[in-house]
Amino acid sequence: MKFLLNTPCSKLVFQLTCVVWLLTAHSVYAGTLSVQVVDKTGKPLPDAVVTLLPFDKGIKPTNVLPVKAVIAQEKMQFIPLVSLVAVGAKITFTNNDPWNHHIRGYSADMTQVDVGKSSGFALLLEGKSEGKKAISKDVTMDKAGVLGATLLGCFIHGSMHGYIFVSDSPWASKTNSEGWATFADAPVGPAYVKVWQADQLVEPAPAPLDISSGTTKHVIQLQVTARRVRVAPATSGYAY
Ligand SMILES: [Cu+2]
Repeated sequence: MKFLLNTPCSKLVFQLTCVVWLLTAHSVYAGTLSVQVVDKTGKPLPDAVVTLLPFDKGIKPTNVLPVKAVIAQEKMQFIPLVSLVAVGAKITFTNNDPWNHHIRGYSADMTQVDVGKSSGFALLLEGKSEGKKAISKDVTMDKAGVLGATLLGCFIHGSMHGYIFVSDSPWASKTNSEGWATFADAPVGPAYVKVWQADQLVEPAPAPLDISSGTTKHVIQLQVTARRVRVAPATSGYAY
């Protein structure tokens, strides 16, 4: 064997084999991973962010995270409730309500907004006048959250809450209405997954799993209770 590998011809064949393996590894050694996040009673949790920690860190997913997102203020709510974006993403806040919103954003490790710091921001958005275009302002999320998401609120309306999850890993996916987060081309083999969810006080330790070349399904149960979907009550901009 040693003799064979030492011949120029066999070396070339070996090198070519390696190149072919590297070129095909992504498709051959990738599977679909679906992770469902449920609450303590087993109900699906939408708007959780699942991050995959693959053993092979060299493989990147074909789907990239958004570098632009729009968060609307509508009927006293942030829509969507949770935005998952890449580091450096531009977020456009658009106020569709006829009253003002004074939006604040700060990372979970900050106790209050300090606009002088890059991790916090405040934006005053005037209400939409009838027949006119809604007012929009942009913020660039230039770094990943230390403790998960950037929290959104409003100085005027204490009931408003939203979240921006800035992920420094491309392997992040938000759960849908049934609680599922899917990774279409996850590298086969051992991996860990971790979950961020807004109501969770402490992030649980990453869970180990084994990704197969077909479809791998995994359920993660959190010790939180799924919230009922809030029905937008607002017909006025008075604080409550
Ligand atoms: Cu507001």
